[in-house]
Amino acid sequence: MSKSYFSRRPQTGCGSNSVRASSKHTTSPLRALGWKSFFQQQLSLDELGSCIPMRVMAVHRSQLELAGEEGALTLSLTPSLAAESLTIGDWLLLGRDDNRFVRCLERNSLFQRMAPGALQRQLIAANVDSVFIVSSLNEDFNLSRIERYLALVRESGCRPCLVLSKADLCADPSGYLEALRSYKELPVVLVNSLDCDSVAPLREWCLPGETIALLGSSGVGKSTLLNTLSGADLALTGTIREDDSKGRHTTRSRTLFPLNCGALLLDSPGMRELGLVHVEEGVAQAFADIESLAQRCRFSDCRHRSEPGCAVLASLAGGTLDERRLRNWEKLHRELHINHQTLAQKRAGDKALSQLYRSVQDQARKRKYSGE
Ligand SMILES: Nc1nc2c(ncn2[C@@H]2O[C@H](COP(=O)(O)OP(=O)(O)OP(=O)(O)O)[C@@H](O)[C@H]2O)c(=O)[nH]1
Ligand SMILES: [Mg+2]
Ligand SMILES: [Zn+2]
Repeated sequence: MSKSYFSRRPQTGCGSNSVRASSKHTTSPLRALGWKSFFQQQLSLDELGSCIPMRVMAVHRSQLELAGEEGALTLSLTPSLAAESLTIGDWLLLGRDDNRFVRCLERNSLFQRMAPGALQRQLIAANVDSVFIVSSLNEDFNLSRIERYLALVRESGCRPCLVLSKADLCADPSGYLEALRSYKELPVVLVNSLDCDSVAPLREWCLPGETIALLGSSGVGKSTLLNTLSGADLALTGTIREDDSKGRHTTRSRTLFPLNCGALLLDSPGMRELGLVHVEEGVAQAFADIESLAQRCRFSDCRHRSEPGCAVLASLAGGTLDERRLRNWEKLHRELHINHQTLAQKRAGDKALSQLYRSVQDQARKRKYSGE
């Protein structure tokens, strides 16, 4: 095991807040990695003696980078330790003497999506406390995409903060802020991610032991924000295309970076697609206004199309409900339904296939023993 995960990435600290926070911050190495009593309580007496907890700090194609009290470690992925079942932020128990994988601890939050182009879900991150949903104040700004991220974050029980980046390049952000006026429960922070003082309000979230995920499209400045908050060049940053403000997918893998202030920041590649799955409650929370209107419709199975006594349509006609928002709510519900069915069919197909394999193997075995 190498000496320390932290020693690999020197940071100078950035701004007075960070310096103050780091001098106060004298927490144990495990707590600094996000260890909480929720995880401690899951260890049996036996495991307390025979196992060590380590956190997944990065996931690569064939191995995991882990960090724990004693330092860092890379673990090769095997069928029993597959990348589909583990994700960044997970806490693993390893054998104290042989570093053998014992089990993954129960997660206190999990992000997942439909894997693009595949009939399966893909884990994005686990054990995250807060999320900075980053959107830049240019062509990237898209309310429907922000609502999609919000549904994901609300489902997990994490705290969202909408970070509107590139404020320095936007002459008048009032139109964007006006569009967000109805999102009353959502903290919104405008930043120039290149500037230490400008990102200072975000330090409120960056508390010791807290894990904060940076989510948003490519080129919005997630890695830039990470670098400025840490005061070091921890992650590569890239340019964006002039014509449509889109990024070039500079960040290639998800990595958890411990900062001097004690928080851990999860940088991830911009996602081209965020297909939602298992976030019914998250959608209900992200669209609480529409869901509560729908409960006031005359018919309990109202589809909000042309039914009499429809409270949703009345609100639309009265101008208090935005049509785009309503269409996005419907779209996300449809998507959840389709993805749910797709996964159920895939599960049924997999089960039938494994039954077929078993029966073919049984027949082969019988033939072998009967000497056919
Ligand atoms: N002026 C200005 N430029 C910014 C800001 N944030 C990011 N940039 C620039 O935007 C470009 C993209 O930034 P990145 O941090 O690489 O974006 P990213 O979100 O990490 O992109 P991916 O890794 O591709 O997902 C870089 O050239 C940054 O310097 C900002 O607030 N203001
Ligand atoms: Mg990046
Ligand atoms: Zn209705």
